[in-house]
Amino acid sequence: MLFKPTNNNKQDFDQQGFLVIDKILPAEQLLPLHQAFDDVFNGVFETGVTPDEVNWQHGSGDPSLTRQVCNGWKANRSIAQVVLSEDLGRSVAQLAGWPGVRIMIDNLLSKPAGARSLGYHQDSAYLSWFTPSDLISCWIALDDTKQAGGTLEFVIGSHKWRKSIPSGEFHGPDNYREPMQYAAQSQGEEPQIKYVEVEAGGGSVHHGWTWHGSGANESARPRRALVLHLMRCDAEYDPTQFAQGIGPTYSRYKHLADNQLDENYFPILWHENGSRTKALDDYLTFSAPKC
Ligand SMILES: O=C(O)CCC(=O)C(=O)O
Repeated sequence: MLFKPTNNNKQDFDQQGFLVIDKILPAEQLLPLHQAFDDVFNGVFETGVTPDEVNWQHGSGDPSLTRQVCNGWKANRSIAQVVLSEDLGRSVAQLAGWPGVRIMIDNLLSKPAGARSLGYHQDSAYLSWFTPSDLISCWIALDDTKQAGGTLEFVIGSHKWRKSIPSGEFHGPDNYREPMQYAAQSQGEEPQIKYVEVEAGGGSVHHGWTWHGSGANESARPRRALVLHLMRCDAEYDPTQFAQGIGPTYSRYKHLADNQLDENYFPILWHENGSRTKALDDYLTFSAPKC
């Protein structure tokens, strides 16, 4: 993993609510990830496990929408190599000043040429189901990205705006900036937008309260991205909020007897005391016995 945060990066992240990074992944990891995206959106799950949310598949998905699958790491080991990476976990923890990180969820997003926008939102507005509900997201471009290609965009400093309640559509809204524009207007803010324009393998890291979204892909090329949404290692379910806040898929993973986040579903990628979830490295190097 190529990203190691500096003190200047930390200052920029605190001030802007995000950081644009030229290189997160080495070039040789891109081709296996492109293949993994093709497989997963075609319903080919290498490990035999279905991802937690399969929102788009070839043959049945609306071709005008951005394709989305969540927790592809359970289905495909090329995706898992990135999502469960100890190095990337350490870098994000160091940027955030956290003692360690867990993966909350990954997102495979594929926006082909001509596909519609993704609505602006603040990730943390959806996350009252765990506590502390801090979140940091790492967005990795798998294609060169430009404004016209519907790359990710942020509003500079908007993590310091008021916390809004969720509103608007995520997939293909008519005015993808509307919820953010409404929040800006009601708080007397003048939004300043930064586009994440990087080569494939670059990307960004953003704070859970930073307003972000992306426009339609008006270029002739696909815009694929792998996103890691990361929580603190010491986060737990909030028993008063979890069932309403998280929905039917992830609330299933709560233990009856306690509020712990189970490491089988929310693994610890890096911890300053060395307590990375033990079975992760075996999972990453597993190869099926040959018949
Ligand atoms: O890729 C996009 O346009 C949106 C990604 C997003 O919402 C996120 O990374 O939190």
